[in-house]
Amino acid sequence: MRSWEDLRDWLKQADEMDELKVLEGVDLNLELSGIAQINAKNQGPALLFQNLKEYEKSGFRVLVNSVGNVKLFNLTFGNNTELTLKETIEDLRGKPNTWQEETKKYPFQVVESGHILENLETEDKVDLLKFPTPFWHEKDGGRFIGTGVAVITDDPDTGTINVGSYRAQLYDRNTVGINAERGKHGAFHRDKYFKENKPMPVVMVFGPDPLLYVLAGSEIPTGVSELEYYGAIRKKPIKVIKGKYTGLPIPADAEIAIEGFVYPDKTRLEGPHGEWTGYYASDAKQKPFVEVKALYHRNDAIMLGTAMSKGAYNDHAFWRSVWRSALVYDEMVKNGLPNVMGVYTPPFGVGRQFINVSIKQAYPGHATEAGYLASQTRSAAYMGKWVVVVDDDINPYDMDDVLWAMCTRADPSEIGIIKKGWASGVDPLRPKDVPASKYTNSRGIIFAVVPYERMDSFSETCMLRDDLRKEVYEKWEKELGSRWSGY
Ligand SMILES: Cc1cc2nc3c(=O)[nH]c(=O)nc-3n(C[C@H](O)[C@H](O)[C@H](O)COP(=O)(O)O)c2cc1C
Ligand SMILES: [Mn+2]
Repeated sequence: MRSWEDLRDWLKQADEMDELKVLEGVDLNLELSGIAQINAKNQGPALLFQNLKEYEKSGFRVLVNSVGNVKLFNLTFGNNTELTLKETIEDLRGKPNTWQEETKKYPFQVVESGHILENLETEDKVDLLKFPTPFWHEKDGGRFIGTGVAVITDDPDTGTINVGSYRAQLYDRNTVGINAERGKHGAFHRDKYFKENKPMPVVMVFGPDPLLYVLAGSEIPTGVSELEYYGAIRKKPIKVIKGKYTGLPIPADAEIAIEGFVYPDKTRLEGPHGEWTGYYASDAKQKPFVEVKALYHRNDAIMLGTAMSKGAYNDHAFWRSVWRSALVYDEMVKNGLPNVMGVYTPPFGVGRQFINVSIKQAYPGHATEAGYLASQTRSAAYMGKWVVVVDDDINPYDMDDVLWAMCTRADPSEIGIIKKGWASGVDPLRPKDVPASKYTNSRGIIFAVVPYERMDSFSETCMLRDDLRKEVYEKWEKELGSRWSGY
């Protein structure tokens, strides 16, 4: 069990766990992003880039792959860092409910000092161009300073403080983009301000700690403040300073933050930026942007970055996969579905587009119920695609096992189809003449289970029993184990 104070302390502990690598002299133009993508696919260590090419003297640094494997995930959430993937998902089950219930116990705490105040630039002095900001993909419309970003806004009606991760393009020394899509809390806030013809105050944290970044990027329910949720996970309130211009909370020990305003009558061309589906499916568009009034940063500040890419190459695919597996698992159990043995949303589907559900079938129709339910849980409804239901002898965390079940137990003519599901404009299958605001997509539910009515008579498997395989493995591990990854 480890606990940490701020990003610097988190880095120290990641280093002690041998889960941090420092790289020097890397080019911000595609090279940094390329390293991040390959490292994500390999569930490698966190990578801290310093002395970036052409920014050697600045002292500023960039951190990527911060939550890219199971050890880093557990460090970030303050869990036991020795847990396996399966244990981690099982250990998480039930906790999100408790955290949500406990949010009110942890209102943020306003303080007068904090590392974020080590450097402050206001108005004409604001200079965002001094930071090493990566160029992430060949066809991006510019450099993006906000990728592992936490965007803080308030609901003008209720005062609820929201934290969301919405990408931010760097335009010049004091303007950045803000890309909160339809349905996101930051977009609701913006619409409310704009309806009154008022500018929206905003804080953007370009160097949050990994936990704040994960929560910013997660669909925490409407009306629940991610700042309080953060407090509930850490069992202590988050310390913030009050922004000079906006009055919004700014995490006191963050690395880099700005505050400013988004105006109803001003837009700039935003994007494109490589998307998490692995495509550029939404074009550059005119969008509102932030005029920065103040820039706060620590000495030798660290920007938190994530490289969008395809599937498991996405920097955020791993943590999203673990987190959503636990959320869907919880929702299914809470709904009363019996005998759920495991849920896993693998990184290749970025924790959204592929869901494995393992059940111990107990009645006819059980598998049908499980598959349709998983697909339409609140946590998985957005941009889902495939659900595979497997029996309890199949390991849902092992795709070889799941695909074998599909090959031998699923009847393709029995795939369940759900039409008009909740989709996004970034779906590469969206026809260009259908606007994102009207687009929906479908779901396929694959029943890779022994048909219930044939459970008594279905052919037996010839696979060597688990206990025998284990015995053989252990006997021969010395000889062959270095070439084996399991049994
Ligand atoms: C690295 C990363 C980048 C993201 N970029 C965007 C984005 O540009 N626009 C967007 O609307 N959502 C984006 N998301 C998804 C949102 O952060 C996510 O839906 C989150 O729930 C939004 O917060 P909210 O629910 O408080 O609105 C991103 C998520 C991650 C992890
Ligand atoms: Mn929210």
